[in-house]
Amino acid sequence: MNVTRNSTAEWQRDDADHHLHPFSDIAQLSEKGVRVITHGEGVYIWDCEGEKIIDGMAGLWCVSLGYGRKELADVAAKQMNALPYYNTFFQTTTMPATALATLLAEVTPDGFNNVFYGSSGSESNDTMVRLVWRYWDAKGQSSKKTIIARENAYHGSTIAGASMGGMGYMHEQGPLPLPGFEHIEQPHWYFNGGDLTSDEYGLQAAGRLEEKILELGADTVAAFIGEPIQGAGGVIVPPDSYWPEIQRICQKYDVLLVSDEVICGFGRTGEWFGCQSFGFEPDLMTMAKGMSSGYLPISGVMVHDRVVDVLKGSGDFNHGYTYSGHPVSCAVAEATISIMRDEGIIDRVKNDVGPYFQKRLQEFLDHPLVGQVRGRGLIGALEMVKDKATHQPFDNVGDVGTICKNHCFENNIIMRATGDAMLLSPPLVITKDEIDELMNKARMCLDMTAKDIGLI
Ligand code: PXG
Repeated sequence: MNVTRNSTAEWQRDDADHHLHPFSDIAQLSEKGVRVITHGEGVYIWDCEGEKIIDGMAGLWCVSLGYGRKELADVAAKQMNALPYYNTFFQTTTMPATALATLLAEVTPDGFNNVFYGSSGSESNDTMVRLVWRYWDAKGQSSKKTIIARENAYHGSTIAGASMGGMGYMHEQGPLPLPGFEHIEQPHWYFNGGDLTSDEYGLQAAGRLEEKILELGADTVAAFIGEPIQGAGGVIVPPDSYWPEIQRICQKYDVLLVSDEVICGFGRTGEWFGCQSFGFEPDLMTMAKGMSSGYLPISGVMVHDRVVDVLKGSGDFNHGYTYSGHPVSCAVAEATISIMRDEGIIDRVKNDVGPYFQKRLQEFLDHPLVGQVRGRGLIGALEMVKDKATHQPFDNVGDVGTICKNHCFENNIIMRATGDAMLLSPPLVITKDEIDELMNKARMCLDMTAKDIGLI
């Protein structure tokens, strides 16, 4: 088949005819027509009409080093020529798989010295569940199988990922969650905190975990999983009191603590990992996205020594993927992480561009639509509400977010809407001038939204 396409319309026609997109309404998307992205440089992408778009979302929270890093393409090409594929089963490895594992041990917190590879965040979370089950079996505590997560969490789209996730709209489309996956309240102070201070509310929200463990029986609970900051759920930054209290409860009831670092990992919050920003020490960390700056699919579960030591005595772990430790992905991830370390990217997020980004975000509090500004490092959210004094949301949550997202689309800025929160998570290499451009465009789109709903 040799199809030539002479116009955007022809690309859109073929896409509508043959391509089913994630999280999309098939009929509606065919009617609207997709935007076709052709190339990128730094924090910008271009579509096939030649429009230059500022990417406030780093792709899908992943292109940390920005587009067009030629070194990464060169590393991939070199590895493809040397060895495009070999597996890591059957007493075998490849040099990139081992080299990356060693580097990961270096950049992750103390006690994390082993990784299990996959190709996506969802796979890493599935792997984590199987590791956790295996751990308790090996300890002779096989009744500990239940995983507790939070409402409105996102942990992926596989059956286990969607079960752990707390997205009602995903659960509705299955018989989901699977048995053995339970959910507690998310630590969303702005909407749930009432008259409590942030820290008081953080303790209360963490207390939901203790209540759930007692309800289920500690002898049935295997692990608790959470994103340090919930990303897709709306960049929900928990109170400072929340994570240390979660850690205390997990230790008290002998429940493993898992940090889903798929978005927060690799510098997004200004530390290498989100758990370091929030002061807790998980037993396992799942990670993907920024691990290779999105240049190739790769994910991993980092397993703490205290878990590995138990697994070591338990025989075969009957789990793995064809692409576990894919050599080209590993080579690109190794190069990505080396660049982050050698160019001081994470320090820059912590001490330079991150604080500037947060300061500029805070300025939105004067906007008639914005009730709360949340964020840390280079991740942030503008929560749009009907009544700023009472925190009352709009009547049909999501409508105003959609209006704003559409203005963003038309005005060549990428922001993501969750409900009525507008989210930003730009490449970590963004400059202050580019942050200014992002904020100016975002304000323009919020102004247009406010006009549309008769607010200004
Ligand atoms: N954990 C977290 C915290 C995530 O954000 C996954 C796991 C799953 O990763 P994979 O690679 O399987 O997609 C994610 C993914 C959005 C959006 O619209 C967010 C994600 C994926 C797709 C869309 O914000 N996060």
